[in-house]
Amino acid sequence: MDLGAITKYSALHAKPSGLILQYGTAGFRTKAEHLDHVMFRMGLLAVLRSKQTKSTIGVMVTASHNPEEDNGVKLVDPLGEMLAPSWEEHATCLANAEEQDMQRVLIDISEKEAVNLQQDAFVVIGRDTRPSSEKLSQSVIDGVTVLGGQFHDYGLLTTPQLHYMVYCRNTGGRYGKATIEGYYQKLSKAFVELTKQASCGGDEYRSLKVDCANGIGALKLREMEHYFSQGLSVQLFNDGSKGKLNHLCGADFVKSHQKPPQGMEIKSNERCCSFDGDADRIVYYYHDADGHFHLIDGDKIATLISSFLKELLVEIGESLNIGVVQTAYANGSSTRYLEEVMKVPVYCTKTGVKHLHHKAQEFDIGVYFEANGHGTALFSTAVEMKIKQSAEQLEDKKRKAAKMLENIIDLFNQAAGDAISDMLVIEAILALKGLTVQQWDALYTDLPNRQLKVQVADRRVISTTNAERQAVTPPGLQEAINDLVKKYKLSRAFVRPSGTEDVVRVYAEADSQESADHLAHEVSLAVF
Ligand code: NG1
Ligand code: ZN
Repeated sequence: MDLGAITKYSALHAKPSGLILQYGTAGFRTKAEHLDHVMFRMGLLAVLRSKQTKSTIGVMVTASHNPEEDNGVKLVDPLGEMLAPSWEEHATCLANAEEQDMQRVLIDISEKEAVNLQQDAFVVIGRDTRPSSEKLSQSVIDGVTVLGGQFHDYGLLTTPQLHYMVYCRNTGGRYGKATIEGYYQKLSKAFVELTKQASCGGDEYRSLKVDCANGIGALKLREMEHYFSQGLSVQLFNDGSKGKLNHLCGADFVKSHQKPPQGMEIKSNERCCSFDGDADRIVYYYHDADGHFHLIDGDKIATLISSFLKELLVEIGESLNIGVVQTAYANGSSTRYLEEVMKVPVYCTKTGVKHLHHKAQEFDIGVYFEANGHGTALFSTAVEMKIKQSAEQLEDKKRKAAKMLENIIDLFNQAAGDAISDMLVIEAILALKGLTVQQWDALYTDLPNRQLKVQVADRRVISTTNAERQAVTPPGLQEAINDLVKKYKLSRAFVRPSGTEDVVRVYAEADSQESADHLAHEVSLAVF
């Protein structure tokens, strides 16, 4: 380590003294003007992680669905996964070290993790469209270069595209080519193959309205659309030409307000979807003939996908184990439908995709989605090989199903939840099954639910267990929630401290919207 150079460059990215930030569920997130030193230091940390794992590490500059003035950064581990927990702690220590202590912390981390400093390092960087992102990603690069790391700056990318690049680079090109062109070609080829197999290719399957949250999704979908236009025509809204990022639009807005985004005209029964600001989440929706808005969230996406995969396996004659992974926010109706009607085992993990992702890896086929629309499906290597063989060896119908599954596997981004990839998967399934958006929606009826945010002095006084469904502290809180829940029918409620905002989140569901609203309100009062 050239300590002199580190000191010199660090001073150019000086930490505001006293500022404390936490590497949360999605990395660091706060107002963009507080992040310069964090970016520089994450560049340093990415080099250490790369040396330790002898792999390419990713750094993504984005604050996803948060306001345009915010920004954030997260590191991507070798298989496209979120950073390992012990390194999240290192990230927090490094980001919070005062200027004079920074070098010591850096050395401590490399000693604790037995990093061979002679090892080469390679870091890939991506950023979203926020005005602050370009400069901040330059600070990441400063950190990488001062520690002697090599890098490739992909510039503007969706978050899942960066995960894809990292995964491709560390798997010797087996997964795909680590270029934007490689990503477009891999997904489009699989999608076009699939839609060719769809017998009912009427006009209603050919067009889709997409709200891009005024973010990176618009740019990337525009670049990509001609690759798959044979199978689908997309009409983009909130493409960044006028509106502000995530403002009154995007997947988070639509899901949390349960209403359509601004800037999109919706005719009855038209299929629409929204991405979030970095295009790793997607939700669908439509207006029925009476003008009522219907949201199709991550739970219903997981249901569509897992039932389709199960049907294909039956057709092929393979008995592989499929599991669906959800969080406590999954609508109770979705869990019941999956378990009781579809007979698919459902597991619940803590909030945050890394928890879902790890659980999903335990199955031959693991489908995971957060209710907010962040998710994907994972296929074990053994399954991929088996299906490839079946697609070559089996006859007729079985062969056709195996071929379909082979393409579906290629269409998923197995490194991370990906709005573009999920959109194409959903569109392919709807076309192949001949399902309209209303028929998809009718699989089950969501229980009315309400989410609230509560500001408290210190959200860490609340701790939880049982995949965040029960409060352990403060004493008496869970008992109070239990008593409130008993007052309503088909009810459930829980509280947890957010991992990305300084709030406590309250969730409630019940047999009517009024009951869900009341229950959420009463639980939020119990939190104080
Ligand atoms: P927190 O703030 O911990 O609830 C939110 C989302 C997560 C996940 C992360 C990262 C909800 C209730 N929570 O986490 O699902 O997406 O942000 O973006 O939607
Ligand atoms: Zn996002």
